[in-house]
Amino acid sequence: MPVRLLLATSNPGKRREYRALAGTGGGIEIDLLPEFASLPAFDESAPTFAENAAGKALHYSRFTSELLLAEDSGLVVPALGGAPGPHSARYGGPDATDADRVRKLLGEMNGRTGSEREARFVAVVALARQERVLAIFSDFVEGVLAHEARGQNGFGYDPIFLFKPLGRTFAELASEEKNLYSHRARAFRKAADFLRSREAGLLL
Ligand code: ITT
Repeated sequence: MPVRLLLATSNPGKRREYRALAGTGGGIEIDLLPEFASLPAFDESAPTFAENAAGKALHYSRFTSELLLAEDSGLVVPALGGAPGPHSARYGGPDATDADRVRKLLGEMNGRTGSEREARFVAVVALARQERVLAIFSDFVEGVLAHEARGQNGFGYDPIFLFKPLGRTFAELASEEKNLYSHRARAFRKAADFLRSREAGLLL
């Protein structure tokens, strides 16, 4: 029997990627948490990805008896002290678009070269049920910030995240390619391995 997960996210890019990841993983089925848009939002203002992911999962697990997955993720630029980091979604203010955030970050990177342009995407995936966090998985992928946006695929900061092994930005990758290498894919695969394991049988 496949393990069924309900996904709690407002981000359409994340939804698309989780659907595809579950489709290729085997044994995992993902649906969006019903009525997600009308549920009270979780305040993601904690300074760490882990705290936000666990808090989000705990919060939304109140609205279903099924197993729930929430994720906190973002782009970490060490030369900027880790910014935008856990505040990636709100970087540039509440009304900023993905394009505004990309522009702001490129502005901050002005004049920075070499190792100062290193960046990594981080994803922390939390599983919860009925107000209990059951497990947390995290992973990251390393890249370099491009000097200008390139590519139309993906979402968020993908157009400026240059993935060196392929010499293309994440927005220039087909979704199947991004789903091989991304922080989200790596963290989700750990969660999926756990969910298929005998160990998980004790919790689920
Ligand atoms: P939910 O909290 O509802 O899931 P969100 O977009 O607010 O949606 P986060 O708080 O985890 O999610 O913020 C993640 C932000 O980090 C996201 O909005 C993007 O700006 C950025 N980000 C994360 N993963 C990314 C990816 O794969 N590609 C590009 N940008 C990404």
